[in-house]
Amino acid sequence: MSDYDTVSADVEHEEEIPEDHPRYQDLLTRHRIETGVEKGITHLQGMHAEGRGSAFDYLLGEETIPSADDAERAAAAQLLLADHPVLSINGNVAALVPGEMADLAAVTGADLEVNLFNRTEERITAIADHLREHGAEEVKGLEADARIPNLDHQRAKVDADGIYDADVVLVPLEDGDRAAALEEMGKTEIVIDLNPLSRSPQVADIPIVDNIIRAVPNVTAHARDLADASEDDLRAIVDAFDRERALDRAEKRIRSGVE
Ligand code: PTJ
Repeated sequence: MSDYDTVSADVEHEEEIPEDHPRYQDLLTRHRIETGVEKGITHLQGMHAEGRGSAFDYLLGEETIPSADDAERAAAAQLLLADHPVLSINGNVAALVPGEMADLAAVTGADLEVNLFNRTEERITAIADHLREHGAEEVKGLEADARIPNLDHQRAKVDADGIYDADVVLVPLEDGDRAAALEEMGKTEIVIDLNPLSRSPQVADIPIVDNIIRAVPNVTAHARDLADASEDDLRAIVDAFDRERALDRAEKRIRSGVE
């Protein structure tokens, strides 16, 4: 039996997962999702969602492919150009990258808003508290005093001074119809999803096909790098980004192993 076989599913703290384990990132991800479920942050369905994502990540080689890095730079430029950017948070996002989302919000001047498919007041409050514990200053989504038109489920509930008012929205980890409804409202959308065929990246202005654990810190790094760029330079980065090419490259990598 190798040392790696002894890494059991019931580690209490993520520090117990050896960083040199060949599947370190996947084990870390599973651990964070399980902890999220235990804390009432992540819905049980979030485990299925993670399983879907991890299968695609395996086929992508569990790395940020070059076209995803391009998308992450374009996303950073788009967030810096925005008048009112909002980062949408669900139960999986909160469990996986709470501090990283707070950092991205701080660097780009974005709002954080909790938006849930399986919405309960208990989960909204638990997620908002969790984000604050990880450095978030203000968390929206608790008011839910506006509705996304033409959307017949809980994800339609948004804050009037949050997602409803935003010009740019980051929509991570949801294979759903909200992205299309937000597009109908005229919003610019950045989507993070490991499945390029999922509904949300298919309609996104900037689809990022990458694991959120790698994607968010990389968008933040690009935003720091672009902090002093002119509006023209930021606009040029966004305009040069080709969404169809990014989706094609990711699908090709998944199907054939080469980009
Ligand atoms: O917290 P709630 O109530 O809002 O519910 C959130 C979940 C995630 C349960 C809900 O949105 C859901 O069921 O999502 P889906 O329809 O399974 O879609 C999740 C998408 O995220 C899939 O397309 C996965 O490929 C993708 N995904 C999962 N994990 C990751 C990911 N993409 C990037 N990074 C990941 N770690």
